[in-house]
Amino acid sequence: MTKVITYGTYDLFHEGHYRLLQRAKALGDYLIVGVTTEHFDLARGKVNVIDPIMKRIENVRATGFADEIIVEDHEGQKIEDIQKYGVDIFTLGSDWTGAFDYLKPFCKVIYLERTADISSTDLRKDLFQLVRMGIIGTGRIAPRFASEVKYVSGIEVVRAFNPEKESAKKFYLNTDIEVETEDFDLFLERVDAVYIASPNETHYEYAKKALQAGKHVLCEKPMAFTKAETEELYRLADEKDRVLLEGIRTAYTPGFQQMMNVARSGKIGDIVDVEACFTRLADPISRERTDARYGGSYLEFGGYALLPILKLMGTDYQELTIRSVLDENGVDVYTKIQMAYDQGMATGKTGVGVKSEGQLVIAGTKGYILAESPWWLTRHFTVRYEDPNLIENYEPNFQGDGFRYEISEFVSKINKTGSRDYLLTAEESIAMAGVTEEFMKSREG
Ligand code: C2G
Repeated sequence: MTKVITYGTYDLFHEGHYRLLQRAKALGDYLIVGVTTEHFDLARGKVNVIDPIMKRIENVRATGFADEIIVEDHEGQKIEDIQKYGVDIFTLGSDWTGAFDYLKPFCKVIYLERTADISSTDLRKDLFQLVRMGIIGTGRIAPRFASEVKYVSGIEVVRAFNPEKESAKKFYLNTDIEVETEDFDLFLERVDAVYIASPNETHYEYAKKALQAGKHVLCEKPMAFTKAETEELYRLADEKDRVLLEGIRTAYTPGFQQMMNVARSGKIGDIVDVEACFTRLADPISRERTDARYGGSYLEFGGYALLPILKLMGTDYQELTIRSVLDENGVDVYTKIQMAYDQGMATGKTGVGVKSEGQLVIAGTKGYILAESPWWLTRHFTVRYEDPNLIENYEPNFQGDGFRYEISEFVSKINKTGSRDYLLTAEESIAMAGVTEEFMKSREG
C-alpha cells in the first residue's frame, strides 16, 4: 500500500485545493491530509486566515479524497508524521517547490502543478470571495511578491501581464504563472484585482485603466508623479467603490505601526524632528542608475523616507527643499529632502550611488527613538533618553520579506473586514505625490 501525505490551511476552500487533493490521492492508495491549526499558521507567518479549523477540516472531508485527517500544529511535525504513519510520498503544490526537499531522506517528495487559473464560476458565493490577482509587470519585484502571496489567505495570483516577451517568459519559467503579453483588456477581464509592479512611469496609466474596469488596485510606489493625478486615482477608486492602495511596504508591517504608536504615546515627549535615510548602492547598469527621468534614488526610496515624516509631522509642512547630486547621466544618485513645520522639522535622504547610515531617528522633548538599518522592515527599534544607560528595546514580529502584511491589508480592505485606513491614508499618499511633483520639477529646472 502506498501512503501519501499532504498539508494545507484550506481556507476559503476552492478549486485549487480540490484538484490538489484529487491528484494527491491518485499518487497512492491511502491519503492523509494535515490541516493547520490557527496557532501553527500564526507561527509560520500565514496571515488573514478566515475559516475556523472545524470548517476547514469539514471542507477537506467533504471532498471524499482524504482517508485520514490530522491536524498540524508545530514546526517539525512533518518528519514526525512521515515516520509515525509510515508515509511513502509527501506532496504539496508547486508554489512550494524546493521548500520541502529536506524531507527527501524520509520519503519521496512530489510537487504537483498548482492550479494557476482559478475560474470565477467555481468560486463560492459567500461573504468572503477569493481575490483573483493579476500582476502587471514581471521585473525584479514581481516574483518576490508572488512568493509571498501564498502566505496570505484569500488571494491567488492567477496571471500576469507584460508586453515585453523576454521578461514574460522568464517570469513564467520561474513562477508557473501565465503571462499575457498582448491583450491588456483580456488580462483584466480575468482578474478581480491587480498589483502594479511595472516601470515607474507606467503606474498611473495602468492604475487608471484597472480602476475604470472596476478592479481593485495595489500599486507600487510612486503611484503617480503629480498630486492631481494621485487625487484623480483616489477619486476614481471611490466612485467605483474599489480599493486603491499604494504599495509602501513599510507602512503595513506590524513593527512600523508599533514604532509610530510608541512615538505618539508621549514617551519621548513632543516630536520635534524626524530624520530618515534609505540608501542602497545600485548596479551601475540597473534602471535606477541609468534612467535619468524615472530612475534615481528619490523615486526609488523617497516613499520610504517620507513615510515616518508625514505620519509623525503631518502633511501640512511650511517649506520644502529638495537637493540632489546627479551623476554624469543626470541620475540623482543622492537626494536630500528637508521640510520645515510650524513646530519642527524633518529630513529624508535617499541614495543609489551614495552610501550613508540607513537609520531613522525620531527626536522628542523627553527622548528619542532610534531604528537602525533596515528600519523600513522594523524588526527592531529602541527608545532612548538623556541617561545613556536607559534603553528600551522593541523586537516586533516580522516574517518573510514583509509583502504579506501589505497584501493582507489589501485583501481585508476588499473584504471590508476592517477599515484600517490609518496604515497609509489617501491623504498621506497624496501628500507624498505633492513632494514627488516638486522633485520632478526640481529636475526640470
Ligand atoms: N494549491 C494549489 N493551487 C492553488 C492553491 C493552492 O494546488 N491555486 C495547493 C497548495 O500548493 C497546497 C494546498 O493546495 O498544496 C493547500 O494550500 P493552502 O491551503 O494555501 O495551504 P499552504 O499554506 O500551502 O500549506 O504545512 C502547511 C503546508 O506547508 C502548506
